[in-house]
Amino acid sequence: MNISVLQEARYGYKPKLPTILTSGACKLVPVFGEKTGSAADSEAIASLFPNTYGASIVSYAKGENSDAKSVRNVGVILSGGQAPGGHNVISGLFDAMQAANPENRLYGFKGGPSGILKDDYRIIDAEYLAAFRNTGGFDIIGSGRTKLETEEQFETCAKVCKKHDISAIIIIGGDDSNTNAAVLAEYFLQKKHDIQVIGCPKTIDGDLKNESIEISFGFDTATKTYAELVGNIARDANSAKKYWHFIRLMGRSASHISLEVALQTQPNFCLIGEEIGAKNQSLDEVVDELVQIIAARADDGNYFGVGLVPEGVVEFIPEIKVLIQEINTLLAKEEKTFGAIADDHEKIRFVTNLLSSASAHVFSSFPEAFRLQLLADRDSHGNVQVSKIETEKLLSSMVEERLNKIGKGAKFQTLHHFFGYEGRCAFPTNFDADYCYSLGYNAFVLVAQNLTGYLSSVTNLAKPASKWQAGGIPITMMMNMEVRHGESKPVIRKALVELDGTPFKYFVFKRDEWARKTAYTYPGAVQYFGPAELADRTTITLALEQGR
Ligand code: FBP
Repeated sequence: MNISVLQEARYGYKPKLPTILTSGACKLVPVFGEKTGSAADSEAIASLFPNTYGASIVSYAKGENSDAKSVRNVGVILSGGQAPGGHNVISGLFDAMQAANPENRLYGFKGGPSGILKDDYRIIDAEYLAAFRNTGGFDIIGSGRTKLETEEQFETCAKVCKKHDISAIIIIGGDDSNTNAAVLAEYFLQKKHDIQVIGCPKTIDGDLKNESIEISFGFDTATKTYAELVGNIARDANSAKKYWHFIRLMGRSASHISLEVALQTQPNFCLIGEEIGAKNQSLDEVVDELVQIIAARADDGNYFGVGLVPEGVVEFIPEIKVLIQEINTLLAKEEKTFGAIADDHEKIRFVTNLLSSASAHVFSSFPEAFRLQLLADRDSHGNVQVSKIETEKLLSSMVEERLNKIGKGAKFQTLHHFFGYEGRCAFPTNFDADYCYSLGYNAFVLVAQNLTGYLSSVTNLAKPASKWQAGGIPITMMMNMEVRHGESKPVIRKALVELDGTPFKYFVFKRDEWARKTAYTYPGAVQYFGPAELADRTTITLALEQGR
């Protein structure tokens, strides 16, 4: 195989484990902490998850766990969008299994959850794994977005597991995939299938978090990768002094990625969807704010700048949010008829006629390309695919129109960028390499303690890895009821940017200065080697959240 110099060097990296996990699964016993509830709608969640709801948070103490030594076959699935570090979760899991009993076998189901349904797998052994340690991507077994939701699918999973004598499945995924993990765990208990399900918190979006999940893996690497690119663009903008760069950043609903990248690069503006939602700001008001910033810089003779637009912002602008909800419900209801329409104009006409008059008015005010993007296929969970919606172009064209109206548009030239896929498969930073390895290692410790419906939790992450804590939380504690595909469903509640949290407050404190001045900072490329304060540092968000 052809490998790069960095790849070869990263193979030699030894991920750090929290001290508690270095004892290994056989020498750790569970300590059951407080009982849990759910994020909201506790009655509904309790009735839907009678076997798993309300379980205790788990941490560990040193002690003999002789059961951990028994031979186990474990299945692993990578689910949803790629996030740097997935290979290390599998490495940690594999190493923990081997340390407990070298006879243990790891089955990697290929292409996401559909792999288990198709019984499509490969055995992950030391030799195969060696080529993936500390590398980005999910190509070790591939990923996919198939949703495990029907009884028929659950039974197929059980059948496949029984065929291979698999007693535990590890699902590495985001909020939707871990929702699936919780539903599957509950189903297996109900049907007495005796198969455990453990989740691992993955997503570059950073929206799968709570006190016990301080950060989802991949966020650290992805934001550092985007911050490097944004910093480079900022320097180009400051050199040429002729373009406004409108940069859309991935992150689906929550604006965590944009906020972190803003903290790292100090752009002239960064929209935060959650703030727009809380202030109930209309699209016109958002555009007005941008116009003020751009006009003020023009008054200073600065006809250039850098602005960040979270891809999920459209779902927070009230009139677009209502419009998207109406389109989601309508497309779920009219799936067949809509699917049969081939002509784009006809599609737009069909949808416009079925919208409320307010939403039809909003929809019709958008350029055609934007309207079609709003109608693009939903993902398997019924979500609009915000990565396909070019909000940065809509905003810059509206800004231009308004600048022209007030006579300040002559020197306004824009360039557009979208950074998303660039960050999802980068070589994991040292932080993600260590964190992911620990999450995977810990997932096996949870398996060895016969737990199910739990999410692997590694905390105290702003401290050096040796001081990290490990344990598990019941997935149901993160759940609430939400409307998906037009139906009320139990799902993990997305953790949005907290407007009273330190990272956002710090941003608000600085943003006016960053808006007017040219105060860019240039983070540069991810460092994999060198002093810990350079190579091991984590996100500014986490550091601020943990008071560092
Ligand atoms: P996950 O929630 O599965 O981790 O995926 C996150 C994400 O990268 C979003 O940021 C983005 O909107 C979406 O996936 C893109 O999806 P796809 O990979 O299907 O194009």
